[in-house]
Amino acid sequence: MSSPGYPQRVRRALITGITGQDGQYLAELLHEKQYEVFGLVKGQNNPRIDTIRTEYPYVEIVEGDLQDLSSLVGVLEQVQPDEVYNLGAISFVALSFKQAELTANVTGLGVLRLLEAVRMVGGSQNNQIRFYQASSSEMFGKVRESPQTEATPFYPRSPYGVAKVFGHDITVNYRDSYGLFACSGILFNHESPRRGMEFVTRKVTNAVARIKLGLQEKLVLGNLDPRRDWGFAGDYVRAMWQMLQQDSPQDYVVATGRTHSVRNFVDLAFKHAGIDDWERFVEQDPRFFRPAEVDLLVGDATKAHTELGWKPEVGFEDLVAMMVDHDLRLEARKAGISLP
Ligand code: NDP
Ligand code: GDR
Repeated sequence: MSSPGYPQRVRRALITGITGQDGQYLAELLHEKQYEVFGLVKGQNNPRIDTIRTEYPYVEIVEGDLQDLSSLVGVLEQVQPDEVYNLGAISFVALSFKQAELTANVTGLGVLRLLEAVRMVGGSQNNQIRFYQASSSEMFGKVRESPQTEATPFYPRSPYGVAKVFGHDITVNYRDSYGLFACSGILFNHESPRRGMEFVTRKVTNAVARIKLGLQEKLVLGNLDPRRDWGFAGDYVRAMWQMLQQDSPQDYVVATGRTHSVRNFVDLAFKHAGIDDWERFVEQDPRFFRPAEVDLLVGDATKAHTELGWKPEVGFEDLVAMMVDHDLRLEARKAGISLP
């Protein structure tokens, strides 16, 4: 559903973070909806840019960096987008403890720079760029109420979470101060076969596949107790687009409402591959524990259900199966093994 006065002609979207998991799913969705899709990339020697060029040939690559305001202004002047999706970030929580300043700069201040560029180039009432900010359940951190809603107070537990709170708050502030059409989606964990290998779900499904195929002996993890509300990335990018089609800009929690521990995920992934006695393959190492942990996340997406009509289509068990099956095929192909 489009809001009144919003152009019906071919629209242009700019996605930062195009080389990441969500950037790819969102590019696909917007292409299906006949958008002209532009993807912001930083640097040159990044194999993920080649993946975008070959697998998403309809994406027009533009160069810029969330650390460089002048590059963002230049890109917006060149692209003249109707919608900007800010998915670019240092997004790995564990890394944010080691590179806290970089994380603050990209994940936090990067949002301010992009908002400022939007305001300078096209945030006026007549030529209003619609802006999406990738906020995160990590902002809730040490929660005192469950499930978490749009009204739950933030208590971030990592430099990443702190930077996301800044990004969230500055998005609200630019909406209030300058009338920008700016929305934040507070998205809970979402996963897929395109998830980076550093995140726990993909690390697990890839290791399960390799152990099943005899290519790896052990899976070394950190804390198995934290609980997360895990959904499918393909479902979550739909919510991002839906937020920008509303009459007025607002913030929404996007979640499944179900929570599982890391241990549950590991158990299901091994069992899906036909390995029931998985404990003998799994070790724990303090290296993968975090200085401060987020113990329990579960979201209440009632507002997104009622106002956007958004619902997740892929459940937890199907998500785990999808990722394990994908990694079995991937690793078998790489090793030249034919699967039954
Ligand atoms: P990824 O880590 O897969 O992708 C992050 C993207 O940010 C990459 O394309 C990366 O590009 C880009 N990037 C990093 N630094 C810069 C920079 N200085 N300038 C421009 N781009 C940069 O993340 P996801 O796709 O999983 O997530 C997308 C967004 O949603 C992120 O902001 C994340 O924090 C947020 N989020 C994600 C959730 C999830 O569960 N996936 C949940 C809630 C929020 P490069 O290839 O060059 O490194
Ligand atoms: P998270 O995702 O921190 O929730 O952030 P991640 O998959 O990294 O961790 C989830 C939980 O698993 C525990 N864990 C391990 N994590 C990793 N990566 N590797 C391990 O070996 C391991 N062992 C146990 C972690 O301690 C944690 O509790 C993701 C990112 O996509 C963020 O960008 C996003 O904002 C949030 O989800 C919502």
